[in-house]
Order: sequence, then structure tokens, then C-alpha cells
Amino acid sequence: MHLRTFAIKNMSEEKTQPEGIGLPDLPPMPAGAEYPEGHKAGFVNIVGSPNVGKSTLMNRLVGENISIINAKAQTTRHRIMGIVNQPNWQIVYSDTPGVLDPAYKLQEGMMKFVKTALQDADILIFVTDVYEDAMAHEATFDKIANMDIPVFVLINKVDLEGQEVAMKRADYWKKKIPRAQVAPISALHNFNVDTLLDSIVARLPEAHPFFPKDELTDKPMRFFVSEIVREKILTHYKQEIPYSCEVVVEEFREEPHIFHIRAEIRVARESQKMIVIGAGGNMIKRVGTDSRKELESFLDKKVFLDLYVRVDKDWRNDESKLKRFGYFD
Ligand SMILES: Nc1nc2c(ncn2[C@@H]2O[C@H](COP(=O)(O)OP(=O)(O)OP(=O)(O)O)[C@@H](O)[C@H]2O)c(=O)[nH]1
Ligand SMILES: [Mg+2]
Repeated sequence: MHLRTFAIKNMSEEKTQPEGIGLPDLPPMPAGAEYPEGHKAGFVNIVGSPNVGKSTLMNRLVGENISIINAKAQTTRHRIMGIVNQPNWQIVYSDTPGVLDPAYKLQEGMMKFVKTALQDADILIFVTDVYEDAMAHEATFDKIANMDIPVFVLINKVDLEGQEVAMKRADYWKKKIPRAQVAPISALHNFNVDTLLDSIVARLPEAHPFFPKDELTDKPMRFFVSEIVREKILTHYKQEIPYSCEVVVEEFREEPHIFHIRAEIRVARESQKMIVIGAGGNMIKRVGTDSRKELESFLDKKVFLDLYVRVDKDWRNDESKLKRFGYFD
């Protein structure tokens, strides 16, 4: 099912959708629903260091741009589910933030998503890339190495290095997790991804679907709107700015020919507000124009985007604010 169809269908349900949580309440089996004998379903959770290509892989596997992708590290801040359905199986993928040692509360929240993803996985996909010679976060790696579920170690970005490097990395990871399936991939160029899907399906446990068969994600429409704007912030600003911004969609209203969207960029300090706005508003204009264009293509309709910048003092360390933004339960 196409994301657009999903989005429009689910818009009225937005308020009931949980945001930024680990596992949603599992829906009861629809009355009278029957699934083929031997139906398979499971949570296939994607974890790894920052910037190795987890979200790129997730989007490939799901076939839709569910997660934002950016060359800067710490692009993904939430656990985002992408569901793939076939008559005989359902895979619930989870993209997660890159693993790091939290330096502030927001990052603590991000790492909680990783922790839950490690706990509820039926199958784990550990993504690394041709440049990573060992996982920096050893405690997380120890957990992964000792899991008793199927584990894939995928060495991504093999398009950037020769086969020799890929082989060397494969040897290293195979020694570290002897029972894992280790494979080189290129999520960007779709190399080895189809084979991966076959291997995942082969290892899925027998279960009824966890979500209705026409659902694509656990996240509401507003979430994707804020993520699109946040991606433009990652693209247009340097240094600490993208890491100090949160995007809050204050209004999201559909009319027959247009969406009215009002979004606020929350920054942690007054000085950051000046930078985000830019001289004569030139920077915020760029972010606004780029965001609007992408939102129009995503929503398949004209968009009127009202973008504001507001200081939300030290929001990254304020747990009640982070809760409101969906980082803590
Ligand atoms: N050359 C190449 N680049 C890739 C590949 N996969 C991802 N990338 C690039 O790597 C960068 C990071 O990709 P993401 O998918 O955002 O990485 P991530 O692991 O989700 O990053 P975080 O969410 O920040 O932890 C982007 O610039 C991607 O285009 C690949 O197979 N080959
Ligand atoms: Mg990501």
C-alpha cells in the first residue's frame, strides 16, 4: 500500500496513534479474520552505529521513504516502524537511532528506543559499514553478540570500497558473532537487498499479523511532516544547530485543494534562533521552500506552510518537554 493512501486514510485517526513509543498495544484479531495456516509475522529490528545506513536500508526494505536520510549523523531520533505485508507473512521493521553514549536527555530518550528494539526483536539486523572496524559502543555490541534470535550483520556501503575491504570486514564480524548471517550490501544501490528479504522471510516465526494488513507504519501523519522539515534543517545548517532543533506541527488541516500546515522550529537558545532565521530571514526561507516542495510531493497536494522559530529553553534536557515531543513514555 502506498504511503500517500495510508496517510490520507489515517489522518482522522491521528490523535489515537501513539507517538514515539516502543511497542504499540497489539490490536486484537479482527473478528472473523482468518490467516493461512503457517502465517508468519515478526519484528525485524534494525540497529547499529550512527550514519551507517540503517534508514536507507529500512526504506529499501519497506519500499517507501518512511525514515529521513541525511549525511549527518544522528538523523533518526525515534523508533519508526515500517510494515510489509504479503498474504502469508507480515514483517514489522523498526528503524532506530544510531547507538551512542548519551550526552543529554534527548539522546537518553533516543537510546531507550534502541534498548526496546533490542528486547522485542524476533530477528535483529545489525548494520555496519565498510568503514567501521569495531562497534564503538561495546555494551550494546555485547548484547547483540549474545542474542539467541537470528542475527544479520550487514556490511553496508560496499559500493565505496573494494571487495578486499568488504571481505576483511566480513571475517572480523563473523569471528565476533559466529552464529550471525554476515553479508555485504549496498542499501543505496540496492545490492543484495532482495536476497536479504528472502533470508528474513525464511527465519520469520509463525504468528498472526501484529497490525492490520493494510497498514504501513505506526506513526501518524504529523510525524512525517515534522520529519520532512527536520531533514531540511539537517541539510541547511551546520554544527550544533540541527541537533538543537525540534519540529512541532501545530496545525495540520486539509482543505479540498490544499493542506494548511503550521510548524514551529523549537531551538534551545536565543542565539540559535538568529542563526536559524538567518540574515533577513534568508535561511528560514530556504528551509521553508524546500520543505514545502517535499511536503507537496509527499501529500500529493498543494501545501501552505507557515514556519516559525521559537526558543524553547534547553528543551533537549527537559524531560516533560521531551515527553510531549514523543521521546519518553
Ligand atoms: N555510498 C553509499 N552511501 C550510503 C549507503 N547507504 C547509506 N548511505 C549514505 O549514508 C548516509 C547515512 O545514511 P542513513 O540511512 O541516514 O544512516 P543511518 O544509519 O540511518 O544514520 P542515523 O539515523 O544518523 O544513525 C547518507 O548520506 C546515505 O545516503 C550505501 O549503500 N552506499
Ligand atoms: Mg537513520
